Amino acid sequence: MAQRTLIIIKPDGVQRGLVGEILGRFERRGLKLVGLKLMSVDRSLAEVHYAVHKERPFFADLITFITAAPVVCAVIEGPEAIAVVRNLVGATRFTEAAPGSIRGDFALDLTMNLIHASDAPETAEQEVSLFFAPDEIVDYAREGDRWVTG
Ligand code: FUP
Repeated sequence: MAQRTLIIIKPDGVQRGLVGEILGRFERRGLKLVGLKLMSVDRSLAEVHYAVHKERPFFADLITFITAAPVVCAVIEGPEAIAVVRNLVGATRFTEAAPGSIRGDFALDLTMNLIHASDAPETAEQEVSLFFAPDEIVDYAREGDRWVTG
C-alpha cells in the first residue's frame, strides 16, 4: 500500500554535508520525494514534534540540538514507505544500527543520529501535517515507476 512518511535530516546531517547522500539513498531505493524544504525548527515546533519525550531526561538536550541549526525535511512516498524508510535509517542506537543503514554508516552518537523518520501511520500523518502545508506537497507521476513498483 502506498504510504507517505516524514523524514527530517537533523542539524548534524546538514552541517556534515550529508543531505545529498541521505536523500540519494531514498531515491535510489525507488521512493519518491513529494515534499522537500530546508528550514529552521523553532522551540515551539520542536516541543510539539518531540512531545512524546517531554518527561524524558534527554528532552532538553534534544530540543537544544534540533533547534541549533537548519534541518532538511522531506515527505517520502512509496509502497510501505514508513517501514521501508525506517529500515534505511537504522536503529536509534548507533551501536545497534546495521551497516548499510544511514545511522549504521554515519552515526556515532545517540542524539546526533542524523535523521528522524516517522514510525507508524498515525505519527506519519501527524508529522507530515506538522511540517508541511497541504500546498507544499506535490502529487506527480514518474515515468520510470512502472519498472519499480509495477
Ligand atoms: P527514533 O524513532 O529512532 O528517532 O528514536 P526515538 O523516537 O526513540 O528517539 C527520538 C530521539 O531522541 C532520537 F533520535 C535520539 C534521542 N534520544 C536521546 O537523545 N537519548 C535517549 O536516551 C533516547 C533517544
